[in-house]
Amino acid sequence: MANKPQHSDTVLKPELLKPKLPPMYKVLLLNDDFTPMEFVVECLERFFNKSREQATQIMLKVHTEGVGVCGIYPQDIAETKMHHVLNFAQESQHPLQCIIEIA
Ligand code: TYC
Repeated sequence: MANKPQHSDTVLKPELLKPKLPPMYKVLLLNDDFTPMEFVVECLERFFNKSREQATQIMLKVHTEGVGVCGIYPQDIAETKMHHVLNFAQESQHPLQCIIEIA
């Protein structure tokens, strides 16, 4: 005789009906007194796909308020973008700081 379907195979599990979105992380730039404004704009264009106008606005926000959001991404992408910024800054001998925090 065919196997009877198991109750555990057919019950609607709430966690499967409503799949969770991955936790998202903000990538933040921090102000400092030494990194050239043009370098920060270049980072925002290169790593966060911002237009020159968008990049300039974000850079000025960081410059005046101390911190600004470059973008919001799943954790692995946020970490990779942060490392790209930090590597580019270090190679260029600028003290630019970039961090991530849960959105
Ligand atoms: N404050 C820097 C300057 O006056 C510019 C700057 C902007 C530096 C944003 C870092 O994340 C930063 N040259």
